[in-house]
Amino acid sequence: MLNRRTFMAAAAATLLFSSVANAQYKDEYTVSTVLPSAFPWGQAADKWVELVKERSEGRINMKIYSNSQLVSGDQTKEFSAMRSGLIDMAVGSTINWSPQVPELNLFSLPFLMPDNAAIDAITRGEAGKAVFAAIEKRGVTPLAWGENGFRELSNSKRTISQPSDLDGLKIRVVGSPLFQDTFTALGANPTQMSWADAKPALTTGAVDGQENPLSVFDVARIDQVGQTHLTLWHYMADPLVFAVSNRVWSQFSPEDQELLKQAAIDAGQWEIEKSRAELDATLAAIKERGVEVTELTQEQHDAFVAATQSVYEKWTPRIGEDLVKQAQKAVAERQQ
Ligand code: X2X
Repeated sequence: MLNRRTFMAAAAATLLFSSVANAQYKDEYTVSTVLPSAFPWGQAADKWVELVKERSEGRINMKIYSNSQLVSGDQTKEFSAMRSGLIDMAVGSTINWSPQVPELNLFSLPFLMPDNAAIDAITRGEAGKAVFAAIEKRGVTPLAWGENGFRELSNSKRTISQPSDLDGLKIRVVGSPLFQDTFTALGANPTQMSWADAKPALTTGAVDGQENPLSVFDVARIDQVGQTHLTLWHYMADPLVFAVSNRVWSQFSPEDQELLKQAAIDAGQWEIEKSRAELDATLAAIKERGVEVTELTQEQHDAFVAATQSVYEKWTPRIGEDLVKQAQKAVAERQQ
């Protein structure tokens, strides 16, 4: 009897083991991005795919679907699609996932992060860990950080150097309602719209302005659709997150999980350094094309900070008091 029971247990274990060991990997894994290879964002995804292919000697193949095509252009649905297994993997922006993961609104708090060191202090510290835990809790495994960059403000109408200059301007925003609150607090008229719809809306003048990193402004040639005024206000930056749907993640062996993660970390680090290094040349190219670039004095900057304080009052409870405090502390104590 004992023998028989032992035998049965051993047989069950073998079956279990072999089904895990032989778990069929997909021929190809889908990787969603908003921006394609011409942008640092797309290059981050390219690098990840390339490193995984190389390090797995072709066993793990990933295919990038850019322009949010797996969610018909609606980037704010990317996270839900990953959670439900419609998308296997993504390199996504904290802005686009914030409707499903409220903690990600942390990065969208206006003027929380003054510089690159502040971004790094958050993502590499305890706050970053807490944000990753929040993503994981909602069905997606985050592996590494990348960067879209500090988002600057452009418009077709006038120079913006103080909050009152935004009065009545129609500004395209995306992501969570936090952006509605920020731009409403500044006296503007914000409109939520996907990236796919943004350029046509700028072209027709349906909106007067938009906010995006310099690399996006440059590569998408936003100046060609009449966006001739650009204010460098660095009001927020959206990190990118390399991630895998939990459903898919659990099918990889521990070794391959480690491989995917390390490749994402390396690709992210590479992309963050590259995009930061390119920033000066990008700005020079934008100026050369005749865009009027405005930098804020300390006093002007402070006026924008003061005008957007209500966003903190409303959103800190939604993001989590502790997380916001943790992030503010990391920024205050950052190494320059
Ligand atoms: O839609 C945007 O503004 C973009 C491309 O920057 C994001 O996906 C957040």
